[in-house]
Amino acid sequence: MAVERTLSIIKPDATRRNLTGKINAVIEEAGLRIVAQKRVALTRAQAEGFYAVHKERSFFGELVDFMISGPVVVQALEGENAVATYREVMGATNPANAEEGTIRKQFAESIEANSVHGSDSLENAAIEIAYFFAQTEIVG
Ligand code: RTP
Ligand code: MG
Repeated sequence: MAVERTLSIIKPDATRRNLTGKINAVIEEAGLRIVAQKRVALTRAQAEGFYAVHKERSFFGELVDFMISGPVVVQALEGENAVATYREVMGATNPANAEEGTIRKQFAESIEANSVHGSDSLENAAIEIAYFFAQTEIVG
């Protein structure tokens, strides 16, 4: 296994319910280190750019509206196998299918308002981290 970095976003449904600290505790208990973090209000253009891979999907417009409906917390996480580890910690996209103990099982409201984003590959993690953070903002 290798030390990796992945991008996490705590989504508006979770920031609205003041769950940032509880979600960060799950992240840290899983052995991942938060090496960069900022709370931001995404612009529509930023959200559309971030989710450009989904632009042909039926839910794209709703997803962008949701992601700009409140503040998000963007984070870079570091640890052994961080991309796959964080996907496990998040749980399935639809919280109804998420395992016990996962962030989405504990906190998500619906398939869309599912509390967190995590990069789905090491290649995308590097692209997504660079989308939000300058190298100087990441302190390992
Ligand atoms: P994420 O990218 O946010 O980490 O989530 P994911 O990989 O588990 O899911 P993905 O297929 O990449 O979908 C991105 C986000 O779009 C919303 N979604 N809505 N209404 C729907 O059927 C639907 N399906 C997906 C969710 O917020 C999902 O996390
Ligand atoms: Mg995804």
